[in-house]
Amino acid sequence: MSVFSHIPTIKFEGKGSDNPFAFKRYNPSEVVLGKTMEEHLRFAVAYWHTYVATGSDPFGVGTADREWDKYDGLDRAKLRVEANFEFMEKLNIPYFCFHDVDIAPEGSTLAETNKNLDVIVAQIKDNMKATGKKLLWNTANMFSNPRYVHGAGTAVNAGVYAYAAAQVKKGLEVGKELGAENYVFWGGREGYETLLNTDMGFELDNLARLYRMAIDYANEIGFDAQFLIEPKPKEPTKHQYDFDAATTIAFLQKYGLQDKFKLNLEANHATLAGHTFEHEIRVAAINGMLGSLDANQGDYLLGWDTDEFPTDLYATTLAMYEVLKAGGLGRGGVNFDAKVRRGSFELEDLVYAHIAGMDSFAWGLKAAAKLIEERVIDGIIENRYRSFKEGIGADIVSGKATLASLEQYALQNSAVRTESGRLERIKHVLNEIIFSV
Ligand code: XLS
Ligand code: NI
Ligand code: NI
Repeated sequence: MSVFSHIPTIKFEGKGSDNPFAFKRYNPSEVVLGKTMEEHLRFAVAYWHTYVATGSDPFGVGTADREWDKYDGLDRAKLRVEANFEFMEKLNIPYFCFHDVDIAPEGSTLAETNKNLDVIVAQIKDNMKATGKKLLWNTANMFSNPRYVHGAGTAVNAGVYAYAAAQVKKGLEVGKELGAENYVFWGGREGYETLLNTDMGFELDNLARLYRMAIDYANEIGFDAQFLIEPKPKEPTKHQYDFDAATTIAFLQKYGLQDKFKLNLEANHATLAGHTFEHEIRVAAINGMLGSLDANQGDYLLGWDTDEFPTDLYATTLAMYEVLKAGGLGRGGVNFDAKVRRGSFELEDLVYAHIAGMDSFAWGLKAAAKLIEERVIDGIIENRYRSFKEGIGADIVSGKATLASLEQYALQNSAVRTESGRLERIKHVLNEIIFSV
């Protein structure tokens, strides 16, 4: 059954086009800094927001008008698979991502759940073969089911921990079966509400144990995906353990896992942590841990993960600048972990939302490339730190300087001349670049 038959195939028509079903900026074959846009951006559809979300909120039921919701159980799951591949074809999106529970209904036992997964995974595999579409990453949802009320890998109950481990095991098998490029861990309920009933150190030790078991099992079955951890500071728990990139990297280093993982960074998680998206990408990049991106945006007036489609060109430009400077996303991609608003309930809105997100990232990519080609930021940075290139500065960098030699220098040169950071001028240049591409 076709779900998107009334939607035309979305093609690049360029800036002047007023066709709402066309890309204005995303031209997959256009070469930017030596690679095509398609190779740079590696867009992915998020199964949960696109095919599972209904638009419900704490104050009301779902509003979304979706063909598959006329069915339930495995029938609904099967129609979602067909819809996914049709949608990816229509939008020319090469990748998709899912949680285990997004693709197949949970049964009343673990064995039944795994059987349902097997049915749907086989259907997905056939569709992947027929269309050439690929799995950017999969993950296990270890936060929705009530059993995970007190955590999964940080559960207070060993039986719950075992169930989570079983879910990860199956997730790795599914990832291998579908050739996933990455496997994600997002610590949905890995966190706590209060220390009055929580052994934080023990919970973190257990989480590291689960990660070690996952690495061992992936090796055992020959699943060579890149493992990713997705930081988030709060929601659903008050204190999420993987607060931000820096916290997650410190965790990985403490347990000696830093070579086994990279990070999946989400824009709205960055803002919830009080950071910008580009900050999180930079922290990962300078530690060699940039893995993949969950593309969305928050609302500065709201304090939760609103998961809006990314349309802020400043944010996409600065994010893509970081990605380009870091040498690209490698096996990662740009996954739209974003949902249409409750008021955007028609099927077309899913299409418009992805077009908006893809065009915004393509625009950001082009602006970032121009910033690099014209050495706008590189020039500023080089000039700002130039005193470390020679004399006493070069001695500091090479390790030759000591507190005594620096004191000697300072005693003789106590009138240091500092310079303006020129922030307003730089922002003006940035505006000009973004709107010129
Ligand atoms: C939730 C997370 C989640 C992960 C995958 O805030 O972004 O969707 O990306 O579990
Ligand atoms: Ni996410
Ligand atoms: Ni999120």
